[in-house]
Amino acid sequence: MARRSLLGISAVAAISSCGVRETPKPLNILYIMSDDHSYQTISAYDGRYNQTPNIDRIARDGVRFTHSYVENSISGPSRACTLTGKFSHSNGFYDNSHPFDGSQQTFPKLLQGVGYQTAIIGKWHLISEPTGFDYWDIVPGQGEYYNPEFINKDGTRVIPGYVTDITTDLALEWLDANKDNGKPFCLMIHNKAPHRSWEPDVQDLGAYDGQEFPLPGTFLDDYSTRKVAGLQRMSIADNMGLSRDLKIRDPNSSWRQSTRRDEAQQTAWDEYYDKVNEDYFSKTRTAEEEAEWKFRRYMADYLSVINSVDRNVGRVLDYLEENDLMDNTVIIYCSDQGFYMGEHGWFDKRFMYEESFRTPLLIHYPGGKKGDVNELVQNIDYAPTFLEIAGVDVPEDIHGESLLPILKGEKVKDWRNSLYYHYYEQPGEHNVMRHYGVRQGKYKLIHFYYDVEEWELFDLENDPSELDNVYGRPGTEEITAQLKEEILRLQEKYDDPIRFGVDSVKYEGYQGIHYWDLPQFKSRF
Ligand code: SGN
Ligand code: CA
Repeated sequence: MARRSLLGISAVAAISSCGVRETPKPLNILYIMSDDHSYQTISAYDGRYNQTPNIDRIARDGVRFTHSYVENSISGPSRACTLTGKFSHSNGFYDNSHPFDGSQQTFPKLLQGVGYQTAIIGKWHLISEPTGFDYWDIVPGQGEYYNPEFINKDGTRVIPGYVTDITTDLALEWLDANKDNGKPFCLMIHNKAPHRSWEPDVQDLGAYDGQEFPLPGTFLDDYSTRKVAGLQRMSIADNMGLSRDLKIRDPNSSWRQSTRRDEAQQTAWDEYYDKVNEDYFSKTRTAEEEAEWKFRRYMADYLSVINSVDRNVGRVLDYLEENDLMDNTVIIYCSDQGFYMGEHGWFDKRFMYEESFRTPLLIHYPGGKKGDVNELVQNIDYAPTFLEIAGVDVPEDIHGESLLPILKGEKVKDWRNSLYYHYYEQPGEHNVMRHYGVRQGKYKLIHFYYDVEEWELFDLENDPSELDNVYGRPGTEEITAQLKEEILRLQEKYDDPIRFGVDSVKYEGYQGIHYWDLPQFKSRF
């Protein structure tokens, strides 16, 4: 039987200005997701590096989730999870290389069924054509920062400008054209930014020049108790491309910078990066100094890209304010996973360690709770939340729980006290081994499998940076057994076939399809 839900209606919409009771219109849903946006670089979470005054407006007027997590820390799987409310083994989207089965149940389709108009603009990344959307306008694959291609039902076109501005322009244009047609809307704005290779808008070049970025305490991690962590290829020192990522004219690299910028954009770009190149080649550095130089450049570019994201979030919020939509629109800001800002010496994501497992989540629910929510929430919860907001019965096969009671400030009893995670994309870029695990109370237990057989156990209270794997140490037997039980309980609850052994998992393995293999990108590389 489906779980019944209460209609999430706007109190303001229930009574018209002349006092006549109107049929309440369901709340609109405005969902902004940025690709690879770490909570460390949102000032509502962490003010060490930058200020994001507009994203912070959502936190100020709503809820900041302090323990928000993903179920599989990588783009496509995270997006598939958001649409379905299900773990990868159920929605069939395990990694970035297989097309999403668009014939399956998704929350946008269910919203359409109760009269919502739905749209998605920006990075889609699920390979197959979007379904469940009245309007879609997406970038192919990862998309491009400058003068990007967008694809909609009418075909592909190049739109001049910077991708974050264009994504927001298209979203606001759609909203403006459709906001008064009597239907509630669900608009998903999916920013390509700040994904690698962190190309700032020309107006943001140099925005962080002169800022000192303190090295994270774990930057020089030697992975001494974590064999698998030592196998990865996402180290700033060793795997960050001088040319690809850091915009240095490296004579040893065959990598070519994007040729998409127009003359004016390229002139501004060269003016800035010529100085960066000059600085790079001005002295010989020790390996340690070189790693620090790369870290600082990485931070400067990544944060400059965020400036544009924040500015565009501001445009969306201003639009909602100016059009009296604030009181009947739920606003969500999130990312598709967390990201390493030099912790453990890394960029990228994938691991179940906190920086990539955890992810930002800010929600403004009109008239709802304000402040922090410390419950354990996960991206499987987004779909049931949106369904309950729209008054749709949440289908039984959805794995997540609706966050609506939390957003309304109601006391929630028996909320989950553990989280399950499962990552698959190996063999694959960055060499992060397949793993699943549980986070419960102050502990995290991870099992790496497939081409390794490793367990890791962390005491998050004593070792929040997860440097000391205590698995197998005397005294940990009892907690290890309890956590293994909990893993099994969650694998049963979510019906993950791996509980019957690795062979029972249908996952075919990463196909190694990079977006540069796609015909439209071939010319660039
Ligand atoms: C690209 C990046 C990787 C990144 C994946 C997945 N390489 O392949 O560094 O991990 O995307 O990212 S790049 O040289 O092409 O930038 S995801 O967010 O889309 O899952
Ligand atoms: Ca991502």
